[in-house]
Amino acid sequence: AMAHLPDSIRQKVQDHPCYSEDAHHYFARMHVAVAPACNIQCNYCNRKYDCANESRPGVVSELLHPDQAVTKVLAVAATIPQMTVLGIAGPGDPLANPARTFETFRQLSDKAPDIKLCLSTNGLTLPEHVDEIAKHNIDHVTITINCVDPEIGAQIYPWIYWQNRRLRGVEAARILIEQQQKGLEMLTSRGILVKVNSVMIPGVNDEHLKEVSKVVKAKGAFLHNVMPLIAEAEHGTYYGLMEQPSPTPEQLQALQDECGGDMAMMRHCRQCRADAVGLLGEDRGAEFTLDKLADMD
Ligand code: CLF
Ligand code: SF4
Repeated sequence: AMAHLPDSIRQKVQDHPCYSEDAHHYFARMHVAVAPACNIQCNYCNRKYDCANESRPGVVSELLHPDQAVTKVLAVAATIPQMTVLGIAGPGDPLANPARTFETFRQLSDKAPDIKLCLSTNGLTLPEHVDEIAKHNIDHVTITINCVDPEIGAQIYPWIYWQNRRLRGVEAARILIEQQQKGLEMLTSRGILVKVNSVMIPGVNDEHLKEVSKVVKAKGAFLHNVMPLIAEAEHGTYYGLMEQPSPTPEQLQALQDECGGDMAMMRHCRQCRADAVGLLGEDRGAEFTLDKLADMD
């Protein structure tokens, strides 16, 4: 599927397990949970657990300081040679914690220049961080875009925190959408690969995601990843105050097919935790907790 790509892009994706379906059989990624804060509220999020933008709810990640994160990355890279990608994806929003996120990337680009750097964000503060993203050679950015219509957005995001104020409703959703779209254009115009993640919420944005797919493709997104809402009442994950069922695998696949058109769709996402380690679908994070790293010294 990747054969038609220009060489420059093929080199960027051939050993990235999320951007290349082939690569995910052979190459591993790891996440470091350095980003606790978030600047928006998604109705599907439960802050006690990992950011639902990319992450499976249910288990709390061990929060790391940048120095601890770098120690962990170097230890994992020495143990798992297939580990090609380091992503920061939570447990809150990485760009709502810019000092911690970019300090981690800065140290890694210095100490482990062969590891590809990857970032996942809700996009609210993306435009102001594009220069720094480019500076650290972060070639892969994921933006979670659930809508391009503020009326739908108001049903997904109860509030955003913007310029020292909490904004609600359609106004909040409109600003978030504008920032996401602007950030997407700024990244693609600099040749940074952008993947768009969307959470499929039945009855809220499922029909609308076809429009989202068209819009982000027109702005140069490389890949679209439609993920199912994970509703786990036992983990306290509710959609707003209502219990909203997850889509069935058949509903998800039908929507992915409809979104597809001629845009590449990701179908192998495993909705990783913010501290996942290993091949996609495998989680070796428990082997590299801080107390175990201390024992390795
Ligand atoms: Fe991590 Fe995300 Fe980078 Fe991959 S995960 S920051 S792009 S290195 Fe991948 Fe995991 Fe799906 Fe994310 S399978 S949740 S898409
Ligand atoms: Fe939760 Fe992530 Fe949404 Fe922030 S962006 S509210 S951490 S799901």
